[in-house]
Amino acid sequence: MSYVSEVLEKVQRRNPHEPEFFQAVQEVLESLEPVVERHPEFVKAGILDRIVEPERQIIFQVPWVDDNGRVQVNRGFRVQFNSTIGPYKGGLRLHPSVYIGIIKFLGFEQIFKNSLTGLPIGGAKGGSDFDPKGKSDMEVMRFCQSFMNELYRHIGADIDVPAGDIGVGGREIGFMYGQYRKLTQLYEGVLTGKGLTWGGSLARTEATGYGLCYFVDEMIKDKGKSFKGATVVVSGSGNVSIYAVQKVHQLGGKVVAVSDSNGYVHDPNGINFDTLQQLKEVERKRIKEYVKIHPGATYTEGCSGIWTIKCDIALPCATQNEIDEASAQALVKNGCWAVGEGANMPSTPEAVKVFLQNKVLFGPAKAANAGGVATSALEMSQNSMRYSWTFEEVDAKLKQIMVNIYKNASKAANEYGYQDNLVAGANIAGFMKVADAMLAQGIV
Ligand code: NDP
Ligand code: 2IT
Repeated sequence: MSYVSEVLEKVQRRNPHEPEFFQAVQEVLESLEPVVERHPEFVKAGILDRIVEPERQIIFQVPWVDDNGRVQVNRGFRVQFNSTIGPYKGGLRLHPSVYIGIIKFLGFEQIFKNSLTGLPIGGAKGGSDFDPKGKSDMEVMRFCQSFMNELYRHIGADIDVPAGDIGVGGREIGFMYGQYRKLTQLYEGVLTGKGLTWGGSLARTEATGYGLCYFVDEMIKDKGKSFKGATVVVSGSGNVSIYAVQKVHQLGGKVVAVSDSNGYVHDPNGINFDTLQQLKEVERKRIKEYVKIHPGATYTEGCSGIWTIKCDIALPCATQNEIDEASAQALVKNGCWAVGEGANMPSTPEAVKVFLQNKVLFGPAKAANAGGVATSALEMSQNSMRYSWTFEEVDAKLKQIMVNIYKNASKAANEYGYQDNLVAGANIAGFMKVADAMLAQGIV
C-alpha cells in the first residue's frame, strides 16, 4: 500500500462522519503521490501523517440571550491546523450547517491556500452553528461577545488571527474586536477585516472577489482568452460574489446571474452592481427583491438551476459542493470554458473530473480565492507597521500575488507531470513550502 493510501485510510478511520473533511484531504493527498515518490524524506519525517491532524481543536459553549429574554446555546469552534510557516490564520463561519467536519475541511484547505499566498501565515478556521439570518443587530452582538468570551484566550496578533467567512462580515468582526479589546486591554491586529478607522485595510472587503477575477484573468490570458465580451454566472450574493460581479464588469465581461440559498436571479442585461450591493450589503434582503427593481430580470426558486444558464465563465462563490456532476455537465454542454472557484470546495470531486476531462480552464479554490486571506495578511503587515497603504497600493499587491499564485501552481503542475491541472499544481505548490518548513523544524 502506498504511503498516501495508508494515511488516507487512517484519516477515514479516525474522522468518521466528516465527509467534507475527508473529501478535502483526499483531493490533496492524491495529487501528492508523485511528490512523496520523489521525496522519501517527507515519508521518513511523517509529513503527511502530521499535516492531516490539526495541531489543536477547540470546541466551546456559546450562551447568549435573545430579544425575547430566552437563553440560547450555540457551539463554537476553532481548529488551529498548522502553524509551521506563520501564526494560525483563517476565517470564522456562522451558519447552521457548521459542525467540526466543516471547520476541519476549511482549516485543512487554509494551510495550502495560505502557503500559496507567499505570506507568512499558518492555517486555521473557526465558527459556530449560530444562524445570523433573522437575528437583530443586538442579538448578533450578544452572540459575538459570548463567542469572544471564550475565543480570546486562544488567539492573538502573533498566535492566531481570525477573520470573516460565511455569515461574518464587518459588523461581526466589529463586535468581536470590541469584546477582545475589552477583555485583554490590547489594541492589536488580532482580527482582520476590521473597519477602516480602527485598523482595517483598504481593499480587504473587495479582495476575495477581485482576487478571484485577477486569478481567472491570468489563467485564461495564458490560453489566449479574456473576460472581454464573456458571459459570466456568479453563484451566491455575499461578500465574495458582490465584488466578483464588480470586477468582472470592470474587466469587460457581463455577469448575467447571481443567487442565494433560496433561488437565483437571471438578468440578461447584466446584473446591476449598485442594486446588488445596496440590497445585500446595506439592506440585508433576499436576492429575489432584485427583480422588483429590474423587471427585465427573472427569479427562479432553487439554487442549483443557476448552472443551467448558458455562460462562458462560471464563478461559484456560495458554498461547498454547490456544483455536482450533473451541474458540471450542464455547464460544459452549454459551452462554459472556464471555472474559477470563489467559494471553498464548491465543486464535488465528480464535477472537477468533468471540468478537467472536458479541458475547461479550472481555477481551484485554494488558489483562486486566496486573495481574501492574502489581503488579510497585508492588513496584519499594516497593523504591525502602524501604518496604512492606499487602496491602489493594496490592490496592486493583491493583483501581483494572484498572478504569482497562478504561475507557481502552473509550474508545479508541469514539474510533476500534471500539465494544465491547476488542482494538482496548487496542492503541490502549497504543500512544498509547508513540508520543507516542517522538515527543517523537526518533529514538534
Ligand atoms: P457571505 O455570508 O457573505 O455570503 C454567502 C453567500 O452564499 C450568500 O449568498 C448565501 O446565501 C450563499 N450560501 C451560503 N450557504 C449556502 C448554502 N448552504 N447553499 C446555497 N447558498 C449558500 O459569505 P462569503 O461571500 O464571505 O463566502 C462565500 C464563499 O466564499 C464561502 O465558501 C467562503 O468560505 C468562501 N471564501 C470567503 C472569503 C472571504 O474573504 N469572505 C475568502 C475565501 C473564500 P444565503 O444568504 O441564502 O445564505
Ligand atoms: O476562506 C478564506 O480564505 C477566508 N474566509 C478568509 C480568511 C482570512 O483570514 O482572511
